[in-house]
Amino acid sequence: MLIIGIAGGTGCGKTTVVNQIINEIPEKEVGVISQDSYYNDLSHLSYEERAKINFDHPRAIDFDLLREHLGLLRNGQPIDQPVYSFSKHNRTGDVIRTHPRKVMIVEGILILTHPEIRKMFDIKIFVHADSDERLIRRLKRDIHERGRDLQEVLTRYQTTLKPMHDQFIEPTKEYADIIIPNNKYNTVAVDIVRTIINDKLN
Ligand code: UZR
Ligand code: MG
Repeated sequence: MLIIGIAGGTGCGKTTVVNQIINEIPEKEVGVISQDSYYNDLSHLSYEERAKINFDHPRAIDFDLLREHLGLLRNGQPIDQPVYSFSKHNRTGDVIRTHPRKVMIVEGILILTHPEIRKMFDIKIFVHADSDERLIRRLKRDIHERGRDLQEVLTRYQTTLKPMHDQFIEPTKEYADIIIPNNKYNTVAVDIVRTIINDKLN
């Protein structure tokens, strides 16, 4: 099994890069796990309390569960990934059964911050986009897909997203084996990753 970790700040285009990497791999060979599924269970808190949580800090993530799950997959066993709701800021209670695949991709802003999780990745990738690009994408997504307003997103960006990015996310670039620049010239970097995967599959 090849486990690939893909990190990068909010709005850097992780999802796009993941899709570019996997789009020609047969579905039965590859699985994707999102850090979003591993936010801590916050069922003991009210909605108002949950909304105040700093979701861009490493302690918001249940890394113990993620580590356990990656270990199970490595051993060839399936896992039950929790399903997360951004509107409720909590796990929904549902799970998705995820089976081990030859290539497992784990993506999320904070996944390279945890030393033991880092060790579980065969390849560590950091997707880079300039912070103005990331803010623009984040604004569009939060307004169109998550029902937030302009003022709310900008305030959160300045008070939380940016400081957490600078403190926790950007420094993990140092651990990356490959840095993918997320602009239209990233095809070479994506091709390199695809070549490594194809080697493993053949
Ligand atoms: P990406 N996030 C939420 O908006 N609500 C939640 O309940 C949990 C997480 C956001 C989180 C982070 N920050 O910036 C983003 N906030 O999801 C990471 N607020 O996701 O990498 O797709 O941008
Ligand atoms: Mg995402």
